[in-house]
Amino acid sequence: MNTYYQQAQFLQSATTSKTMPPEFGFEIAFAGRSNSGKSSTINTICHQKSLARTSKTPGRTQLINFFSLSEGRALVDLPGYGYAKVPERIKKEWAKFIENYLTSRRTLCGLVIIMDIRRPMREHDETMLAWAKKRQMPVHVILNKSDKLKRGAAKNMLLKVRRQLKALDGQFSVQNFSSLKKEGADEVHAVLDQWFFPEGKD
Ligand SMILES: Nc1nc2c(ncn2[C@@H]2O[C@H](COP(=O)(O)OP(=O)(O)OP(=O)(O)O)[C@@H](O)[C@H]2O)c(=O)[nH]1
Ligand SMILES: [Mg+2]
Repeated sequence: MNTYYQQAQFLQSATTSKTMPPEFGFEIAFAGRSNSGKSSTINTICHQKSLARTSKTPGRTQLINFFSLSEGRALVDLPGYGYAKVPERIKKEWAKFIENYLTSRRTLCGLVIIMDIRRPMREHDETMLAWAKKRQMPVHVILNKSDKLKRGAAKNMLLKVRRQLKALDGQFSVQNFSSLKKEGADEVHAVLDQWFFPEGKD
C-alpha cells in the first residue's frame, strides 16, 4: 500500500486568488461536476474519513481547499461545476475562480477530473479536457461511483471513455473507481506519483 497520501493535512481554503498559499512545490487539482465525488475521492486516496468535506447537497465545496503532503506536494479540491441550482451569477463567479486558478497557478502539475461513471464526458468535462490539451497538462479521469453499475457495464463504460479520450489526443488516462467501496486507490496513487515524482520517489 502506498502510505504517502495518508499524511495529507488540511492546509488552507481560498476564496480568491489572493488567499491562495504561496506557489511552492507541486500541486495536483481535483475537478469535476458538482456531486461527482471529488471530496470523497480525495478522502479515499488519502485513507482518511473526513479530510475533505463531502455532502449529499451538490455545491458543497465552494472554496479551493489545499491539502499538503510532504516535500512541497499538495492536493487541491476545486468547487464543482455544472450544478444547475446555483444562481447564474454565482456560477459565473466560480467558473472564473476555477479558470483563474487553472490558468495562473504555476505549481499545478496535473489534473484529475472526477466523473460519475453513469454520466461521464459531459459538457464542462469536455471543456476542461480541451483546456488541458491546449496547455499540455496531463489529465487522469476517474470514473467514480463504479459500485452503481454492474461489473460488465462498468468495464464497457471504461473502454468507451478510453476510446473517446484517445480521440482527443491529449496526455489523458482513465480508470474506474469507487469511493464508497474504496476501490481503485492504488491505480490513482501510481499516476499521482508519476506527476509528483517524475524521477522516482526515493
Ligand atoms: N455510491 C457512491 N456514492 C458516492 C461515491 N463517491 C461519492 N458518493 C456520494 O456522492 C455524493 C457527493 O460526494 P462529494 O464527495 O461530496 O462530491 P463533490 O464532487 O465533492 O461535490 P461538490 O463539492 O458539491 O462539488 C455524496 O453523497 C457521496 O456519499 C461512490 O463511489 N459511490
Ligand atoms: Mg466537494
